Amino acid sequence: MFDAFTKVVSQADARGEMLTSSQLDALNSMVSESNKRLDAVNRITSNSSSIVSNAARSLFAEQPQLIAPGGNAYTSRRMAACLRDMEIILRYVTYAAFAGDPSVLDDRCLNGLRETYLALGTPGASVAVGVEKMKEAAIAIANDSNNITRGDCSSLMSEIAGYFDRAASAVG
Ligand code: PEB
Repeated sequence: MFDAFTKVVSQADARGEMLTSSQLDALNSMVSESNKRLDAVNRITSNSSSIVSNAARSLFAEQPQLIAPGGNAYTSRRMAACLRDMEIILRYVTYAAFAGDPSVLDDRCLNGLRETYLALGTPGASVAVGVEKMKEAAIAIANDSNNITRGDCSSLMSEIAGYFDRAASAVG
């Protein structure tokens, strides 16, 4: 599991090279912009249950076969498993956003998930739709300029959106 710093160190060490000035500049700007990152992670984290439940509600409205008898989220046991899966994925996305690196998401959540869903008969494409819905809600909450110091968060938002896309394409 890497963060943005240990990733750079590990890559430099693999080549036996000193850190480059452009790497130092990039990490320096990450530090100087770090309040944006912590605010975004904090906002997503503290709204995680509504992000999950609204995304699930919207997924089931679009794909009602999932909750109809015989569907993949039919019975409270499967519904609970589904909500839990979405929460797990959102949790790892927030870790990646905090670390500034997707390896924790890849290694601890996405690795083998497609195969798990195939084995379970859970439709990965539907999970991917749910993840994209969480992305829209999370970005709207993190990028809301009300009640916060205003600044340009566009690159941070596209980085975070990329973690959701990574999760969606790992299962979809
Ligand atoms: C992944 N999900 C399920 C299982 C596992 C995961 C390992 C099987 C064991 C269990 O039921 O608990 N676990 C989960 C995960 C990690 C992990 C992400 C990462 C670290 O350890 N059903 C739907 C929707 C979708 C869904 C499309 C969006 O109709 C999910 C939610 N996952 C779902 C369902 C099950 C499941 C299990 C319904 C239960 C499947 C079943 O038993 O039939």
